[in-house]
Amino acid sequence: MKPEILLIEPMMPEIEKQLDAAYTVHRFTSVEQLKDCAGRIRGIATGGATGVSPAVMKSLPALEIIAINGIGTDAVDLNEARRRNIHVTTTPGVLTDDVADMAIGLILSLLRGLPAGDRYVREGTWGHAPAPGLGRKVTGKKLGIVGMGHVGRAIASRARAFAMPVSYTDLRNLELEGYAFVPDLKTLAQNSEILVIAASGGAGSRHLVNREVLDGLGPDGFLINVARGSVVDEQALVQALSDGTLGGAGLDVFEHEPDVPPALRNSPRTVLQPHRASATVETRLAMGNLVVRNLAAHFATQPLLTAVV
Ligand code: 8YV
Repeated sequence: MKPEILLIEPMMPEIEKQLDAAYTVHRFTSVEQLKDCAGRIRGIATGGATGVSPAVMKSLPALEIIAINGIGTDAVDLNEARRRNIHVTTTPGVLTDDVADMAIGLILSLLRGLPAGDRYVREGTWGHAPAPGLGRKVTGKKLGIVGMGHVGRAIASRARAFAMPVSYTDLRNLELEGYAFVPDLKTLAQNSEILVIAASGGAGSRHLVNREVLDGLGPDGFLINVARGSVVDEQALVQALSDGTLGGAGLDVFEHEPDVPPALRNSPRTVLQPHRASATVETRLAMGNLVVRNLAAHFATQPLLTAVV
């Protein structure tokens, strides 16, 4: 008998095929749908932002493992997992480059106005109306990074190619050569022209980037977020953009995905992406394979490859 698992967020067809071969896979629609199979479900595969709701976790008494197809654990109750001896795995390492690339892409898009230029050509406006205004130079801008884990460091190393002086904040000084540690986030914002968020989501970082921090960044400053929407006070961000007290924002993540405030969608000061920083064929395959291998290891009672719990 194949073990039964619940797939909460769709994965690549190649990956789902492997899951279907090894398990009886229930594709999640609602807690009610689980009524008849809940007692048999031993594993979950889910996305980083989607996680597992408390109601689903509670409804699965035989749950042994949650394999997250991502690095964020903020949408899974890790304490509850520990209490119930449920393993939790993530996909570290394999998505670092893509997320860092997206941060650089958002910086270039935002400061150089790439979406506006694209629209101007695409819509046939060129030659009929004035071109979009001048962009801002990227090379040499002072970069601040919030959260200097793997992703933060990958962004910093790319920033070197743009001759950007890099400062960062984190829970402690990581003694990183070439990058200045600034313990206070507001001071980091004041000293930066671009502030990139690469910190984990969750209760500890909720609304870390508030009005004060945005004011520190100022009217010539730009905010980039490739981490979690919850790290930014989105209302304060909307206000700062509409007041013009913040220069602009490049956002891959939002507080209440997929709902994005109209003020952010309509602002000429934003460049937006639908939470796609790890969304490349190569990376999603690597992530999916790691999910598959973690589940396989668990059901073969082998050591897990990338467990967080
Ligand atoms: C993915 C993420 O988009 O790593 C994470 O935590 O949020 C992203 O890489 C997601 O996990 C796939 O759904």
